Amino acid sequence: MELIIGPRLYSTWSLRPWLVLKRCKADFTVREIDIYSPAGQAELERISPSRLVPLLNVDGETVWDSMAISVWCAERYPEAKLWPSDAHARWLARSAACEMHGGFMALRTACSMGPDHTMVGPDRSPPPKGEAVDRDIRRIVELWKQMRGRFGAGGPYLFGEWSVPDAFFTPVATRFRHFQVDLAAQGDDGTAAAYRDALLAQPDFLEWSAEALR
Ligand SMILES: N[C@@H](CCC(=O)N[C@@H](CS)C(=O)NCC(=O)O)C(=O)O
Repeated sequence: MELIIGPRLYSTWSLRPWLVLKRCKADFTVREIDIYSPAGQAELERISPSRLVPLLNVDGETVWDSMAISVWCAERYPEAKLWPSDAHARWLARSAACEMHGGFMALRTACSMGPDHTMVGPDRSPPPKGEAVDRDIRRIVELWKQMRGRFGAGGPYLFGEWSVPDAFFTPVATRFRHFQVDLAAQGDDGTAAAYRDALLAQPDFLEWSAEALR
């Protein structure tokens, strides 16, 4: 099984299924494509149905899109408990992960990762400005507080134990760190900051970070 990803320093969509596969203790290899180079673009054109990464090559098929790969993993590795076992928590965990997968465009645009903005590097950039991006941050803070408050008793992650939404929000945590986002200014009482820090300290993410900086 092979996961094809973009550059580890910047490719937020690639990080998500990598974290999920690690959680599953899956046996997989990684191929990193430099999507910013002409050769990488040509390779994308050749191998990716969507011309995007991540891709998972498995059982003679290519599964594309971070969410589709995560759903595939949940089917293939039920023992990894990638979604919460409580039904109510599970419904909302899927809503939260899908809201991230399809939304927060203002935040993603204002805090886009790329050569000057890495998920892991020590450099920091000034906070983003604007009503739309503030609205996105407020919504994320509200969502994180609600889910942590209702379902977070069993651990430091959004639904207590680590689950798919945590994979989807880890790159958001890296953006909050890199762009020095003041969560308290958007309604945080410390809950969202603590969750951000838990994601940034998660062992698999630290492994990804070390590999990215190598
Ligand atoms: N909805 C897709 C988004 C994937 C995506 O946007 N990937 C970016 C890299 S992070 C990409 O492949 N970009 C190719 C390009 O810019 O040419 C997913 O969830 O996998």
